[in-house]
Amino acid sequence: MTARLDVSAEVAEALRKGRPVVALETSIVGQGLPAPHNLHAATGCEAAIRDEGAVPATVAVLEGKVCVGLSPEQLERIARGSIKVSSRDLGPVLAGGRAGATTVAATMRAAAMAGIRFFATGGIGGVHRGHPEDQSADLFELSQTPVAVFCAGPKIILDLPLTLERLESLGVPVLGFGCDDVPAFYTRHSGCRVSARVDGAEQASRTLAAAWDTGSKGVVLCVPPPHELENAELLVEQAIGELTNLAGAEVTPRLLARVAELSGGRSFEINVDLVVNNARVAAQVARAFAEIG
Ligand code: PSU
Ligand code: MN
Repeated sequence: MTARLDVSAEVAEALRKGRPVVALETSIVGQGLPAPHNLHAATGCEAAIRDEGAVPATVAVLEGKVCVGLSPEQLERIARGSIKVSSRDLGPVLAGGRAGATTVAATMRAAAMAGIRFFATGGIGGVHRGHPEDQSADLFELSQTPVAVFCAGPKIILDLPLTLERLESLGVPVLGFGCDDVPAFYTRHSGCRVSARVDGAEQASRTLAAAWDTGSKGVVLCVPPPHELENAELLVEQAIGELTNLAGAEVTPRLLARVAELSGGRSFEINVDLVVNNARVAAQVARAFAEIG
């Protein structure tokens, strides 16, 4: 294990014993959700994973280390103020000793470094609407790193058909957990089809094992969100229409924040619910996977 990696004692022991472990990202804590939703989401995910008999491994960059498994104090440090760390930012933020909140891409890297195969988040990044040149590093990381990402689909602010085309080109399976339609974060239906459907944790775990045995890397596990945001598409179109001069890493957090304002805060509640639900399903599948050995 590299000196850059700091795996908590609890996570290290679980990995040694072959117990199920589920990684969690912190960009949702540092940038995606405001207080108090951010810590509610993080602690809610950890509790849901423990409820299912698995061990949570929340990821962040702190004091020059990629930390896998955070103490409550470390989590609060990220919530108080941290910069968004995608895969390309890992080196500079580690070397600079800054506090970093990891995106899906950077969290997948960390999970793979630690030997973790399961990871839950809210929604993955993808290709932005009207800006096909703006593609999240999440997509590239999925093509490279053998981790299953449990999410409520790509974030609704994105161009879903283009994001799914990209995932197809990159050879990334997009599995529907009990659904045929790709969910779009705040809604259960996007009108786009998953590449294959799986029903239940056992079938999901067998499908993942078969995909990894034959060289697949990242896999997207789409879990329909427990609640839907009313008029989600209209609110997203309004937010995108208003925020036309955004660029780079701030696009995703700023659009999500504007949708939250437009929905009177409802989208934040839905976001917390869905990420906790994804964590629970990820833990169930991780457990089934550990049982098939
Ligand atoms: N899911 C949420 N809120 C978020 C994100 C996901 O509910 O803020 C973050 C994830 O960490 C994802 C990132 O990887 O947004 C994508 O950002 P970008 O498009 O800049 O790669
Ligand atoms: Mn981008």
